[in-house]
Amino acid sequence: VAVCQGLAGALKDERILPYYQPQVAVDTGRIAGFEALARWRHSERGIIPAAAFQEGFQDPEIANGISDAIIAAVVSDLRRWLDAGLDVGHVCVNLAASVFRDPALPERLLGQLAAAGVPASHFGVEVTETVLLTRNADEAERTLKTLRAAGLRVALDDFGTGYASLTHLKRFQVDALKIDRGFVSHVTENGGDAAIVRALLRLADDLRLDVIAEGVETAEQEAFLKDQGCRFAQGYRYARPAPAGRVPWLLQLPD
Ligand code: G
Ligand code: G
Ligand code: NA
Ligand code: MN
Repeated sequence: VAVCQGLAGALKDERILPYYQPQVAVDTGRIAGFEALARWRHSERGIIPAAAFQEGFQDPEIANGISDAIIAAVVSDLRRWLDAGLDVGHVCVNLAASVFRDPALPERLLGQLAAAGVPASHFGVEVTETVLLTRNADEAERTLKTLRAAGLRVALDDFGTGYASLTHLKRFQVDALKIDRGFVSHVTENGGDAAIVRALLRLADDLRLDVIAEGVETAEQEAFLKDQGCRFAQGYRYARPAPAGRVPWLLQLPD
């Protein structure tokens, strides 16, 4: 509750901003795109990660305010990067349940991209299985269809940790699965985690979905993933989430 009051003030003062973490092609190390992660630039405490204000995403008004701020900043950053001729790929934003379930979302999102002249192919959303599991699954399905038909990318976040069953993968069509960090962290020491990651990679391959392994920190984890045919990865091994000003620099690093 106190967090939500603080967030309301932070939104009013425009202190919520995106940090960007690269998603890289495992075989070449090239950046394929970025995930935008919300940060609170606190006047006394410095940069606060989203993990510290998760309650805010449960409050529809706050979650909406955060998404509006993040989406507006991402669209304007994308416009600037494209104008500068940077090969930025896609930027994906995370959407809370209440934000994704707003029937006006697709039109609003597509309107903002069109107004900025940013092609939809440069923008994506990440939703968790739980976000899709709503009483109104038809509506969720329609939203996914509309976004994807317009060329936006949809990724299923934290895959394997939610309550969804595999049948939802058939119903809710997405472009990519993100293998949760919880499976990746111990993939080289824990046979169970390794088996799950292998199975998820196989499943995604058979369903023709992209896969992004999250939370990759070590060369050993990377080698395992590469060996198992995982094409994309994200994590501290490549880069931590960083402010927008850092993105052109990351994109221009020599291969
Ligand atoms: O990067 P960080 O540790 O702060 O992220 C913690 C969690 O917060 C992650 O699960 C991430 O998906 C979520 N998150 C980060 N930014 C956003 C956002 O803008 N909206 C929503 N709904 N969740 C976010
Ligand atoms: O739920 P979601 O997958 O969106 O959460 C991503 C979270 O993981 C963010 O908090 C992000 O800052 C964090 N993160 C990203 N890469 C790594 C990593 O390599 N190691 C750890 N421990 N956390 C990471
Ligand atoms: Na995410
Ligand atoms: Mn995730």
